[in-house]
Amino acid sequence: MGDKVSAKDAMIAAGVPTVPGSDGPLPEDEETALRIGREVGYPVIIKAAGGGGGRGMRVVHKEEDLIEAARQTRSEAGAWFGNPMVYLEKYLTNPRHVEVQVLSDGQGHAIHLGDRDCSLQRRHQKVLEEAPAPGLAENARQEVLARCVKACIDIGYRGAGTFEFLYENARFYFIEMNTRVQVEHLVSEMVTGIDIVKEMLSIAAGNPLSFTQDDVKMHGHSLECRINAEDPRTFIPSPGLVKHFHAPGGNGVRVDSHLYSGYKVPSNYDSLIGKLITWGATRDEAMARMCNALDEIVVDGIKTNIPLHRDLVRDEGFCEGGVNIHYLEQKLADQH
Ligand code: MV4
Repeated sequence: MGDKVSAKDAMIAAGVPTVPGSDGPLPEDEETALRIGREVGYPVIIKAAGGGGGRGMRVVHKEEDLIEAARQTRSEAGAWFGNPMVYLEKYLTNPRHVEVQVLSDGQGHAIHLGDRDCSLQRRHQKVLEEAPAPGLAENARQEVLARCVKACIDIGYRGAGTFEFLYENARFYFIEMNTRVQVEHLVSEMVTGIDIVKEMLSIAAGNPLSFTQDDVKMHGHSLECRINAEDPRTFIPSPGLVKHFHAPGGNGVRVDSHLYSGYKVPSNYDSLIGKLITWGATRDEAMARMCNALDEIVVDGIKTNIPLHRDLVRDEGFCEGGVNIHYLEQKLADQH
């Protein structure tokens, strides 16, 4: 079975809410596929079971287009991922991207480290993340966190992991699981005080989790700006010599970066050159600290997306909290 189809299957079995859909591979039989599409209701999205990075997906708005879209997505999936299996889901038009961080030792103990909002993205690359996700329905939030922990136990998960959800109209819909530490794990570290990488290594060494859910106390709010070596308007990579680097500091400011004055950003790698993280007792305080830190940081000699971040932390919609996955791309389109 395809990776994502079997993951979703396991989540349904564990009681984690998922997006309504084919619940398994979309059958090749046209009559059956059309019936599933009709039951789910349009718009639907067809996804490659082995896909990733936003590739191998197709939104279908009307029944007439379903069969051809399924055929095309199958063909791409076979060529790109070596697996032609596709599945179908209801297409959510304006969701947020909310994820849940977990630690599970594979010895019957699992905990969550709360949620993160990663909705600010461009072309499936996250730009700015925060923890906790602002303005979630508290009962739905508590319910989904508990379901994720239960799922870790049910599947015998071992390590650090992330459950990815779409969140729309106060409901969570599981889409994928990331079985690794992610770039944005720092915001969860900042609000829990737990070193996720240390715990992951401890679990990998065969140790049981050394603390329980009750030991995890959520405190305050954290933001992360991903600093990329790229043009802030065209997003074209900008490798080269960093003539001068100055890292901001102070209370509640963390910089994770390998940069130094005289460092040469190579052209062969990802453009991520640093993470600027702030913590505050409230979201407003974390935002104010991020504004100051972004005004203070200096990366001279190459282009970076720091100007974009300076704009974002002053953006009315973002400051309000709870923007959806299309917000940044719409904002950027409006500026042209
Ligand atoms: C969706 C969706 C709407 N409805 N699934 C994009 C990447 C892949 N990981 C899942 N993705 C989506 N799946 C349903 N049923 C919208 C997206 C999506 C998206 C999701 C998370 C973050 C950014 C996104 C940008 C465009 C589309």
